[in-house]
Amino acid sequence: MKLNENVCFSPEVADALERGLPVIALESTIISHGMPYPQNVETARECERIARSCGAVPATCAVIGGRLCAGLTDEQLEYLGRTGPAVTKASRRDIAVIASRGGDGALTVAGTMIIAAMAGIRVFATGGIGGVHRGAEKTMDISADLEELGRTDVTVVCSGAKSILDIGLTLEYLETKGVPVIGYGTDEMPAFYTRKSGFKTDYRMDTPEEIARAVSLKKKLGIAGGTLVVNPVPEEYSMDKERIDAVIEAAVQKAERLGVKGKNITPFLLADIKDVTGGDSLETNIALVFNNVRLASAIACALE
Ligand code: PSU
Ligand code: MN
Repeated sequence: MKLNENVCFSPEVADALERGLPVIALESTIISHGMPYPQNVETARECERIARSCGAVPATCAVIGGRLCAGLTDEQLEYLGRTGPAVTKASRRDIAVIASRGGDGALTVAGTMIIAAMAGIRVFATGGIGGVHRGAEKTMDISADLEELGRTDVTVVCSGAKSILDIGLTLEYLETKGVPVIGYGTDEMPAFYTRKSGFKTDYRMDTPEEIARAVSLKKKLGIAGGTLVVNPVPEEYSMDKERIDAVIEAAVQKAERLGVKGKNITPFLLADIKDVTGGDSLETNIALVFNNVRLASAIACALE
């Protein structure tokens, strides 16, 4: 494959893409805004190790010094993690502006999908996606992640959406955008910290090969847009539903009281949940990301 000259590839990622080997994308907002330092950097490094051990080359994506990077150095990972929320959170609207100024950006799911598609990377692992926020009928706060899933050909493996969002409306929106939602080993939509949300996925598939077949055929048929694979958190790490729901409800109310808006709301809610639940939610978060990296790697290895 000929490499896109607008993307700055790490040597490992460039080599794998040129040789047609399996590659998975990883996002960077989860590092800068999703977890505290130093666990964020340790998790990012471990994700890369896990991908390699599963036969896929990891390409963590970010904008660094104005360059659209697929595959970061260890120093760049450390920089994103240590700088944390002071790095600009970058979604579709932000990429060209930040790059034109030579700046840095931690890429959201939408942002990572864009770089992945440019780079020729077809599978991407993360923790949770953005979605339709509760009360969106008034605020119109709907994550750009959903629009991106509707238009960009990347398979995103996640553990569903946190119930900081309206999960039912998020699924409706994905249906409107033509995004298949595939439950891995389940037909229940997971809610990130828990394995169930009370909503169903469109499909259930039980092997990475089955998922890869559907994704490959979608590409062959020229049906544009992403695929969402939802992989429930491993049982032993799932949290008590009532406990986490109460914490999330309190966080949503606090955000409303403080008037948090726009791109700050998701990081605010994530940080508040983390503060209130301490290490438990972080441990769950890390475990589910690792699990998603394993599944994404297996799908990448099975793609035609
Ligand atoms: N949800 C999570 N963890 C995250 C995010 C969302 O459970 O880290 C991050 C992802 O990078 C996602 C972004 O793409 O937040 C969505 O932000 P917004 O809602 O502003 O679109
Ligand atoms: Mn938003």
